[in-house]
Amino acid sequence: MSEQNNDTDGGVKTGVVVKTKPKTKKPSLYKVLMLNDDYTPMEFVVHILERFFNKGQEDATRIMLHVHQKGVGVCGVFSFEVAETKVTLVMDFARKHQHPLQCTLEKE
Ligand code: TYC
Repeated sequence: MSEQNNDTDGGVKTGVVVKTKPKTKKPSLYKVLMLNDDYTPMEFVVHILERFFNKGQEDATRIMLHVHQKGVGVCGVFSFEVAETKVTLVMDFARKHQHPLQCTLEKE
């Protein structure tokens, strides 16, 4: 923030504000990661990606296979609150169906 002083006022600041400080900050973003395991069925992981991450069947299958082959993959990127909620919903759903699927979040 700066102020221009057009010095015609005997030292009294009557200048015009020429810049304003932006006051909003972009929220930090968090990746929701899915981890591979040997027991959770592939169809269950695809279902999770469709249900909680709004992926289409093709995209969900591609992400599931990526996790299956590489060990970890990104389900989506969200604000902290949304990412945390998704992780909780996915973990609760997996436990309810007695699958060991793990989901976590990581700052971008
Ligand atoms: N590896 C699992 C299987 O062969 C499938 C799987 C994929 C599990 C992705 C978890 O996040 C996962 N049934």
